[in-house]
Amino acid sequence: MTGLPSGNASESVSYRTCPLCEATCGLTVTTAPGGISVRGDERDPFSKGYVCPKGVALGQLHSDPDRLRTPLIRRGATWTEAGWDEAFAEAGRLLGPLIRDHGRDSVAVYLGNPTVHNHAASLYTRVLVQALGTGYRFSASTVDQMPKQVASGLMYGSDLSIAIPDIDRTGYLLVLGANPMVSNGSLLTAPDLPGRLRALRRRGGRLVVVDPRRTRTAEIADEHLAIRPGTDALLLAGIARTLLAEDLADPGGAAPHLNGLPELRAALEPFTPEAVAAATRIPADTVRRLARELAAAPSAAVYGRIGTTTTAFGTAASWLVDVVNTLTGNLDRPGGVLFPEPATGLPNTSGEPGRGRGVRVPGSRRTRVRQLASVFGEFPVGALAEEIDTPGQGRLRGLITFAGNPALSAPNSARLGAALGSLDAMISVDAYLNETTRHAHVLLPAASPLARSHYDLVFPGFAVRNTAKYSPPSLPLAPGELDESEVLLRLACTALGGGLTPDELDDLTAADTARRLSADPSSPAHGRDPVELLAAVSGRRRQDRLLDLLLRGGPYGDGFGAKPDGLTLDTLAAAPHGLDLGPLRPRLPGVLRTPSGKVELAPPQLLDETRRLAEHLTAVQDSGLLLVGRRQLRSNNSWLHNLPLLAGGSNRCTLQLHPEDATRLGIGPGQPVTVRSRVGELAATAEITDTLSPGVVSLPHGWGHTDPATRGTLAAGAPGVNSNLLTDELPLDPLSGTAVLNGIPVEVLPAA
Ligand SMILES: Nc1nc2c(c(=O)[nH]1)N[C@H]1C(S)=C(S)[C@@H](COP(=O)(O)OP(=O)(O)OC[C@H]3O[C@@H](n4cnc5c(=O)[nH]c(N)nc54)[C@H](O)[C@@H]3O)O[C@H]1N2
Ligand SMILES: Nc1nc2c(c(=O)[nH]1)N[C@H]1C(S)=C(S)[C@@H](COP(=O)(O)OP(=O)(O)OC[C@H]3O[C@@H](n4cnc5c(=O)[nH]c(N)nc54)[C@H](O)[C@@H]3O)O[C@H]1N2
Ligand code: SF4
Ligand SMILES: [Mo]
Repeated sequence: MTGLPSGNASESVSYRTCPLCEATCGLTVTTAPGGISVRGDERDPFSKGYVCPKGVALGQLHSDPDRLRTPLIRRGATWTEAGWDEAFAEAGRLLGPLIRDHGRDSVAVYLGNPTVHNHAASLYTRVLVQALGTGYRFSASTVDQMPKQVASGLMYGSDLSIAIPDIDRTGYLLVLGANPMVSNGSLLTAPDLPGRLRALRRRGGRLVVVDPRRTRTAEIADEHLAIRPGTDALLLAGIARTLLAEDLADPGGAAPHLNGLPELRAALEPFTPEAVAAATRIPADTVRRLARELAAAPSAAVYGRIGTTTTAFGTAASWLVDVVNTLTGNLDRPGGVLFPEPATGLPNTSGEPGRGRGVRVPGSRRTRVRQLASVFGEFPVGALAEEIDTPGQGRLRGLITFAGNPALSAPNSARLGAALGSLDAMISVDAYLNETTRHAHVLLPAASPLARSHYDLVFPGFAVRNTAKYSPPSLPLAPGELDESEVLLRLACTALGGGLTPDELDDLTAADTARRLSADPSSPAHGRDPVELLAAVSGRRRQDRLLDLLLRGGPYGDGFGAKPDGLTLDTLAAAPHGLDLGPLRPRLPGVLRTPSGKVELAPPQLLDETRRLAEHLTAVQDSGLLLVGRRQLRSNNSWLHNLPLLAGGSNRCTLQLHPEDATRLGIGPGQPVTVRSRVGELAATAEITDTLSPGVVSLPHGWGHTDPATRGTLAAGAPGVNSNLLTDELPLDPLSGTAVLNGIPVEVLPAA
């Protein structure tokens, strides 16, 4: 069984990984004359049959008539279908003069969320970005997890060394600003999080949720604490300080590997439980009790997500999550938080174990307009609009977007949408003609996710077990469709301005990968002739050739014959449901890549943040309403809204507010309201619910499909409103450049 479609003549069955969210569920795809059906794969060792409504809807995504099938070229308001050659020629015609006359930095690139959900996209967007040679790189990371990367980079020496809650073994889980019952987890890859959370409680573990909303996760928890938006860093500082003040801190096995404990203790001094109580609305006794419970639990894990990262203190909060995990002895221990070891490796599985160059924060480059620092090679997406619409030398004139919809997902998206409309050249690769890609001059279609091979290069690095799974395409490409590896290579060749064919560029990429493995002392391919490594994978093409190199030279790899029992792509292809590589194991100190070879508990950049945080203690005031987001089970950021299986139901794009606020403002249920912020206003429908704390209102993001220039029939029928018309592009978490998307000051009025 190779995982290739099988079955009788009229029906074929194949197995693959869902590419939609971070849970990486195994799917069984059945293709029959009547259509495609998708269900959970009971034999997937990681997901064991679990699937959510979005995964089931993949068949409808495949056959959605509004999904793009052909390259499109826009002149004015008119789109014309084009052949691929013509489309790439047009892209070259538009980009060439910009690069020639204004330099490579005049063309930016934006990579959206699905980029990290497939190996072709992850591998070849890197090739494109390099070929483009621009310093203006943007991605969804700066409206998402970048603070966790910065904090982890400073503490452990690599931004992808994320300590993951060992959810299946922990005795106590403290969740801040995440709703895994709905989101299915993030920086916490674990299919069936609802089941795993229930199992935690069944085995006597305790679940505590900190969230200004009583979410579905809060509803199944032992305790829900309604925090004031934007103050998690203060709460965590209060917990950490209590651990130190009450002599409860005991880092356990991590103790010999820590640097900076005295500096940490001094920096946390201002954050007494009493001091943080006023700002967070979490009583001082509760802060103390949380610290004591975490310290006393047989094992415990603190976990923070979107509600902690997309705030003004995102990096500080992300750091303090790991500080508390460390002080309670839970860093790098089973049941606490652990570092995954994925089959294709991470920066913390290569090089010299236990020591490295660390990370550079802030980065070395600055944006033109606001002089914002780069972070791990990219710029804050909150700065994208101003880099386009601010006149002057060095202005952005061109943009390539890949799998992103910043016109809905980035802060102050009205400004960004207008800026996109003013570009001289915009090239997009996407599945839909949406709020962003409508501004493209050349729009290149992404093939159906069922028609490509799949391997998750990214999420096993954040997973609660080490697993590996490869799936070949379930279906052939439709006539006229191109695999994204080809699309990206051809775009890269276009950006290079000629001279290389896609095959040649791909060969260079593979040779570079082979050279890196050969030079890596941690790789089982260390010291081998790169030519020999390439010869060993010569039977494969494109992303699968690169993948085979990474697997064979990775931590479980066969070392190209050196370890005959090791992993190869052949081994994975012969296990279509995936392979379980075992539970996470402690990895200190080998996982570290800091110059000191220690966990840096008190990096200077974060000590500076504690000073800013201390000022915030008294700056927080009860004034007005604060807007927070919410994710919905049947939605995925700004897309999947065009699929019948997902439309309607729980996707209600309403402005939720507490009954007390509704009464005070004279707003009744279902009434139209106006919501206003510094940057914009929108009209919404009120939903009055005591799941919100007083003073907090909530809108989901990713909606607002009202633009007649887009193509999504069903989505346009239930458009909702775009919450990012209200979020502000100016306030950013300083160390990570991440936008503040939660805790936005707003005014809500009954609509006139
Ligand atoms: N207010 C607010 N804003 C937020 C958030 C929030 O919580 N609140 N969350 C933020 C977060 S966490 C994220 S990740 C971002 C997401 O922001 P983005 O990544 O900018 O947007 P998505 O909505 O994920 O859009 C994904 C796009 O990829 C396209 N697509 C899907 N599959 C493929 C494919 O295989 N290939 C290609 N080429 N295209 C494909 C879809 O059609 C869609 O246009 O939004 C952020 N914005
Ligand atoms: N169904 C579905 N699943 C998804 C997605 C989706 O759009 N739909 N998107 C995917 C993506 S890209 C991501 S990044 C993940 C995100 O995964 P999660 O982070 O789990 O998802 P959210 O629902 O955004 O949860 C954020 C929570 O933070 C709360 N919050 C807001 N402000 C604060 C605050 O200041 N402090 C605290 N403590 N809480 C606060 C919100 O009320 C909300 O409940 O989900 C992924 N999964
Ligand atoms: S939980 Fe995520 S990975 Fe699993 S089926 Fe749903 S969308 Fe796909
Ligand atoms: Mo995200």
